[in-house]
Amino acid sequence: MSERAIFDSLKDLPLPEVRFYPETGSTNQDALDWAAQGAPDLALIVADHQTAGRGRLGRSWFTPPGAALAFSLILRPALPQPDLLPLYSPLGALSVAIALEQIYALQPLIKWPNDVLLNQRKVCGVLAESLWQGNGLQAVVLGIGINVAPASVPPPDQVLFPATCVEDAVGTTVNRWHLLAEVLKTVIHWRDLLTTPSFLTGWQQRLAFKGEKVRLENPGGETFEGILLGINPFGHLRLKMNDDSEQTFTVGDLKLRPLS
Ligand code: BT5
Repeated sequence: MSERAIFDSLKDLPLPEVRFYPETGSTNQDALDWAAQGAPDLALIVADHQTAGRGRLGRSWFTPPGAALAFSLILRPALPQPDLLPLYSPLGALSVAIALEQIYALQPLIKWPNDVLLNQRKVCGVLAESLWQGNGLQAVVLGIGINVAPASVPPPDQVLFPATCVEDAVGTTVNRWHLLAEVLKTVIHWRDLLTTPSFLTGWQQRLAFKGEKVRLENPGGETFEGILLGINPFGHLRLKMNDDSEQTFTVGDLKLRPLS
């Protein structure tokens, strides 16, 4: 792997600073630390290997060397609006889905709120974390992990949901840095459109399990079952419950599973 290849593939993007680490704990942690030290908007950290990659709720994210994309982009919203925070992981998921469509003509779906699926298996996870100073939102760190080569796919007994990689779907080797550049280009395009109908439409069109029966589980173990109807203008998930009523669920720590 050549570091030069990464910088070459990113040269046409408006990124003020890029840091590449052959190995690190978590690019999200690195980016939060860097943001606290004043990193500019669109500063980027990319790692080849993460030894403490993290997911939501203290879960871990597997990133072995040479096989995956793991990166964190620092965003400093011009008008920091805390109520938009729940839309940042969907921004990451939508951008990855669009990039996979554009480059490889794949048909990814978004498992609400933050996973990208290929052939019903998880290929990408997104973790957005924020940096605060008092009540002021300083930065959002958008962390994205994509399984590219088969070695990046964790063993089945280590995942909560079946996993896959981009190369298995494409059927040939994939240039990680080309994919990275396309995802970043797409994030940069959509980041200012979070409140527009086209963002919600783009997300909704790619929503996995639409019309299917699903189960949502919160961290306390409480479950809700219903038919997945879609998302509302706030990005909340809409379910039709057994008694035909409609309930909405906010983007949070819910686990979503298909029941079929
Ligand atoms: C996520 O959490 O899916 C968010 C993952 C974000 C990872 C990126 S990599 C760059 C940046 N730096 C970080 O430290 N993190 C971000 P969650 O929805 O909680 O899913 C975590 C669960 O996914 C784990 O408990 C496993 O079951 C499963 N998992 C772990 N590694 C995986 C992988 N490589 N592929 C598919 N599933 C995986």
